[in-house]
Formats: sequence, structure tokens, C-alpha cells
Amino acid sequence: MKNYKRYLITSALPYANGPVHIGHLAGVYIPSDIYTRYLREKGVEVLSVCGSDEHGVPITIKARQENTTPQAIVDKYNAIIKDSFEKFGIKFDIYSRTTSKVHYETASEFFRTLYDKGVFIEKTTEQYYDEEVKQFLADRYITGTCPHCGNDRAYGDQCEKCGTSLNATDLINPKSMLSGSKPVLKETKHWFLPLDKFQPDLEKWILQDHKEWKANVYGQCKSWLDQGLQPRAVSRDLNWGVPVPVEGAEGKVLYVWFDAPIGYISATKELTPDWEKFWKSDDTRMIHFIGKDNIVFHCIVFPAMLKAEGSYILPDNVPANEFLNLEGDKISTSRNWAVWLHEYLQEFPGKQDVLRYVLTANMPETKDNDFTWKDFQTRNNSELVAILGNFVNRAMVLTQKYFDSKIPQAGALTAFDSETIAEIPRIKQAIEANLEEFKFREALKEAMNLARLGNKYLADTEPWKVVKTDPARVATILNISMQITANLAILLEPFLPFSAEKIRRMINFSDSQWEHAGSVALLAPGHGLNAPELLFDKIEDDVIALQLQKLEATKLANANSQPVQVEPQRASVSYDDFSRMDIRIGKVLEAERVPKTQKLLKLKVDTGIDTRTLVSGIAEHFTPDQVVGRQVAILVNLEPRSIKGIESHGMILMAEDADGKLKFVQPSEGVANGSTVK
Ligand code: B3M
Ligand code: ZN
Repeated sequence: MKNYKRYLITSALPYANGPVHIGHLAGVYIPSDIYTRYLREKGVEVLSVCGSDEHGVPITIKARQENTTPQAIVDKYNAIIKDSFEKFGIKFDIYSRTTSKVHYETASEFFRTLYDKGVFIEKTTEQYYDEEVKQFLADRYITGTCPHCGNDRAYGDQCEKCGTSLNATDLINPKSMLSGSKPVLKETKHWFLPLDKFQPDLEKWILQDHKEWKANVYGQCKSWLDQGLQPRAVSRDLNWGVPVPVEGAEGKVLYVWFDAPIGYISATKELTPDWEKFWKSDDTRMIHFIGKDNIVFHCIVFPAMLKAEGSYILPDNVPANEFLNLEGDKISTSRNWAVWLHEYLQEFPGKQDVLRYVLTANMPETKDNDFTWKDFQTRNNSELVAILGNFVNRAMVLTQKYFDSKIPQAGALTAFDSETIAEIPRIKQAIEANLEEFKFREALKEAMNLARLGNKYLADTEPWKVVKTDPARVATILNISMQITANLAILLEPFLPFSAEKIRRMINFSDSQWEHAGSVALLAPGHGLNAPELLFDKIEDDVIALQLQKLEATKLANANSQPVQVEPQRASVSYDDFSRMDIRIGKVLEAERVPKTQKLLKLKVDTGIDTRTLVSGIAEHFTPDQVVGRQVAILVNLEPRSIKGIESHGMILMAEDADGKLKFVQPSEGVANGSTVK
């Protein structure tokens, strides 16, 4: 790596159209905060900038839904988001907004520079227009059926079901979100950024010069580049956003993904008159923290814009994370399937570090990951309470008891003492090495290893027993234990800032310089400690049960309110066709998984006619135990088929909902096996 003099850390600007949830925290803001806090502790010159993304169609749509103005929406959510970040200790140097005056000026000027340089292609194209409300329909103002997967609720810019990015004109049966009417195509002029022209430069910059990027990021970039970059419109027909700053552009604003990343620049400008030092000198290392859905914009579109402008640096790394799921389901704002930070703060006051800990331990660094309340409880009770809290508390209480809360003088060290002490700098180095590579889970694990080390040290040296015979030895043991505690205060700070602060308060120690960690001379003999406080407390089952109930209620509300997607009716069949099918009620006698398959169960069923074997594709939905003993409906005269070498005689009938969930079709009361279904 180059010899950088300073860091500029950016974190994706959250859309101010809703509060933030655990997915945002785990994906973007916790990693960025850990990294920035670590750099600050190292004494590196660093700025961390963020702010609300206050433009774009989702915000105008939210305003319509709530019968208010876009400005009122962004004011409301900007305040909520900012407050949540502050309370979680996500410490930006500035949290700005893209509706600020500086941002409007900066974004317009940026566009204008590119415009004057002749970078854009000006093109008149046909776009959907709603004749009833007299408005062009950008991005999410239009819905229709996805040409790739058939989802009938795809948006004009993307299908959320299959993830494909779309053009509104790709949609089948397009519908205006505003009036519900069928839109018409109408000509309109827009400015396009010719990404194709930047392809060779971007290929070299990413594929050759940044092979060290995380595999998920590098892979996505490569696939975009392999597909060949296309010009992208950077303006929209909308009345909410930064006006396109050229003649003849009335009613047009900059596309939100054009102005939002410029928000990083505006925020820096607002923060310091020295902003150019951060954005325009080669010895600044810029790092973008984002979620995986933002990769293309930060690795391809924004760098192309910066290159086109010419005076800015490019990011040196973009450590994007994958997504966090909640209890096995995708987090969704519209389905209210989330743990909202503002709610957590109310329901778990003072427990910010617990969530920070659990989200770091489960960070979706290389693949999507799951948050469960059960895991939250386990990690709190058996890691934070039992390991970290327990060690610090024992060290503090014993020092209070035997040495009147003063650091005792250490005497001669045993071999075990020396071994233990030698671990401290090793752990520090492991944390560093992992942080430098954006491996936050591993880094946290190493930091916790220091608490484990302390626990083991106390358990093995047993000062509470030794005190009766050898108080001098206990002085050494507790000196070392308290030095470990002081090291924890420094090394845990990036991850658990509130707890680190609490430890510092307890041990009366204000140092948080990274370079001092590793030493066992942090607390001088005679140094006075404050009263011990508990760092963490146990989370009981009923607290977790309550959270699970809350999610259950959300599920129910969703099931009742969502218009179910129903498969269209199929072509007619004659009565004869139907009556040729022989459907019986039978009972499952035995069930086992078909080896080396995910989906298949081998069943033995009593059809009333006979006992036979059939293979059913339900193993992902039911375990063998859940199937045995049930009455089920069976199509018994389906031609036998060999499936994975097993002859299958018939088919179990299942009900399948739009999400692909399967349920058995069963008689409402028990009937004799062999009963027919007509
Ligand atoms: N607001 C999208 C998002 O929150 C967008 C990020 C902008 S970063 C410049 O996922
Ligand atoms: Zn789709």
C-alpha cells in the first residue's frame, strides 16, 4: 500500500424515507465506525463523513402516501436517523444532508463542469408519461411485470424479486403509481454519462490495480465490466432534487445517484475549509463503506464521474458487506420486517454495545447472514456477561477487596505470568491485522480473546485461595489482571465504545491510544480505582419471547393485509380428463430423506389399496418426523417414475403459496384410508 498521510471515510448516505434498522448498522455503519475509531486511536488524521440522502423517487412517493411534502418527510427521518446513529455511538465528524445549500451548489457545479467539458451525451428518448396527472414517471413511479421472473410488482428501475436492474420500458403491463392508469410514451430530453467510454480505465483500475478488494466487491465489478458498460441517464423528470443547471432543463433534476455520492464531497466541504486536502491529494486514502446493493454506484459510476471531473481522487477500497436477514427472512421496510434502531433504544436502554457486539460477531462480511433474537441472547449471556463482564468484574472486586482499590506492586513473574503477558501484544497485533483487512468479525473475536485470557488467568492462578498463604503473589496476579483490563479499555474501544468508556471510568484511566496497548505498565502501582460497576447483565427468556411475539404479530399483519399473488387459472379440462385422476386419502407410515438430495423424502404410504413407496419433494419444508402418521391426499394413478433410483408410485398433493411455502392437503377430519377425493 502507498504511504498515505490521511484517511477519508465515507458511509453510504441513508435515504431519509424511513428509520434505520439493524441491517444498515451491520452492513455499513458499524464497520465504518469500528474502522474510524481504530484510526482515531492510532492518531491518524481521519475524517468520517455521512449524511441523509434526501432526494429520489422513494421520498416523493412516501410524501404522497403520508399526504405531506418531500421536505417534511426528509426533515422527519433525517432527525430520527441522526439521533439513532448518535445514540449507537456511530461517531461521524459530520452528518449532513443532501438538501443543504452547500450540497446544491456542489452538485450543480459538478454537473456543470462535466457539461462544459462535453462529457455528457444529450439524448431525446421516449419515457413513460401519466396523462392523467401530467407527469413523467421516473423509476419507482412505474410498476409492472418483470420480464425476467414474472414478478408483477417490479419497479421501473429494478425488480426486487430477482434483483435485475431494469428500464421502465422493459416492464410488461406498465402501470402508473400515481393514477393507476396505463402510461404513454412521450419524448423527453436527458443527459447521459457515457460509462462505456470509461470502461478501459475502470477495467485497469479495478481488475488490475485493486485485486485486493473483497471478493464479493471485485466479483460484482467484474461482472458489470464483463457485460459491457452502457451510458446511464443522470437526469430525471421530477420536481424534487437538484435542478439540472443548464438552459432548457425546466422540470428536470439530477438523478439521485448522481447527486448522492457528491454528498460526500459537500459534507466534507461543510465540515472544513480544508476539504480539498482530503479530496484532491494523492496521499489521502479514501474508503467507502456501503452495502452490496450500492457497489456499482461506488465502484463504477461515481469513480467515472470523479475521473471525468478530473481533480478528485478515487477510493482506494470499497469494503461492501452483504445483507443481514432477520430470523431467516429478508429485512424489509415495507413489510416492517426489521429491528428498528429507534425502537431498540427504547426497549433496551443502555444496551447499545450488546447490539453492536452481536451485529459485529454476525457481520455479513462475505455472505448474507442471519440475526436471531436467540443468538442475541446467547451472545449477551455467554460471551459479554460470562467472559468480558465476568473478568473485568472479578479483577476489580478482588483488587478492591485485597488492596483497597489500589493497583498493587507486581513481584517476580512466574513462567505462566510471562506467557500470559506475552499474549497481549500478540492479540493486539491480530486485531490490527484483521481490521486492516476489514475482517471485523475476526478482529472482535481476537479482542474477546483478551478477556478470555484474563478469565483463564484468574481461574488458573486462583488469587482468592492464594491470598491466605501468599499475599505478595496475589499482588502480582491482580496487577497483571488490572493491566489486562486497561488493555481491554483501549482495544475494545472501536467495537464497544460505551463499555470501553465504562471500564476507563472504573479504572480511572483516560488513555485510549492504540500504541499504548500491549504494555503491562498502563496502571502504575498505587494508582487508585473507582468503584466496580457491572458491564453487562443477563437477558432473560421473557425479554426474548416478547421480541419474537412482536415479529410474529408483524407476520400475521402482513399475511392479512397483503394481496396474495395468485397463479392465473389454467386452460379448461373436460370432466372426463378430471375423472381419470384417482386421488385417495392415505396415511404416511414411514419417511426418510433421500441421501445426497436436498429436497426429497422417500415415503411409505398406506393408500387403502396397498402399501407403496413414493418420493416427494418436500424435504426442505418438513422433516421425516413431521410427516409420519399424517393423512394426506395422494394421486395414486400417476405413472410410476424412477427418482434417484427409487421407483415412485404416485404423488402427494400439496398446497403451495406465492412464496413457495408448502402445506399438506388433508381431510378436515380423519377418514378411512383409500377414501376417494372427487
Ligand atoms: N441512499 C442507497 C441506500 O441507502 C443510497 C446510498 C447513497 S450513498 C451515496 O442504500
Ligand atoms: Zn424479476
